[in-house]
Amino acid sequence: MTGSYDPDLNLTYWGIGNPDPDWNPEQRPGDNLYSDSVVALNADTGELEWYFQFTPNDDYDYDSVQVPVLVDYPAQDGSTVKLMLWGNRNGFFYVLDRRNGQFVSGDPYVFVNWAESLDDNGRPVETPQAPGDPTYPGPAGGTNWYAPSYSPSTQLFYLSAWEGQGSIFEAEESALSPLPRATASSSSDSRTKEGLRTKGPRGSQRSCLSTNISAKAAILSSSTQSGRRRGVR
Ligand SMILES: [Ca+2]
Ligand SMILES: [Ca+2]
Repeated sequence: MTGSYDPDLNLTYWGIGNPDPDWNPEQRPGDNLYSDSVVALNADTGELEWYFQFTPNDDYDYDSVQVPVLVDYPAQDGSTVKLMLWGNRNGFFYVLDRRNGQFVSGDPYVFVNWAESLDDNGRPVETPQAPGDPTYPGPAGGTNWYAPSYSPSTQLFYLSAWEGQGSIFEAEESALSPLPRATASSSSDSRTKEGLRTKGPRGSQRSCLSTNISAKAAILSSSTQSGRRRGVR
């Protein structure tokens, strides 16, 4: 996906995709940096200047491959604030300080129940749904790679968005029975003469299924409140 560039800060900004395997987070403990993050790289050296992770240890395939929107926002004291606006696939709309990656604000722009809120550092307070119950947004997310935009004249942020759900399932532990041995007369390939023994998957596996997606357009705005910014109105 296209990144963004601030020539004054000499930083390039890039969104990063999901960790793998997508829906088996037990196989990859920890935050899985820098998946589902935005990274700021020095434009001359490529060195990492800062990062902000939207979805640590992502359970839901919430790639962060949206285009970073850079806004020089007029503050009430007449100065200009260097912001980054981000409608994330995980359903939250973020405002970051693009000089250092500091979290400014974040609010849902579609119905969300995988997390109840974001804490003071922008980390999600997760509320995992029971197996089989609907999780919002589903694996398609609240948006994806479709180009967002910002108008300085309206101070509105524009993005393609939709509401949908998915469900997590816990697979039961199981093992497949070995296949019957192949006979020499049934195959000329010596590699198959000993037959094929297969052990099935063991342990917990999870998968996600999406249903009931309806498209809608979402228009969000940012406004200043006492020097802090609210991303959604
Ligand atoms: Ca997780
Ligand atoms: Ca993905």
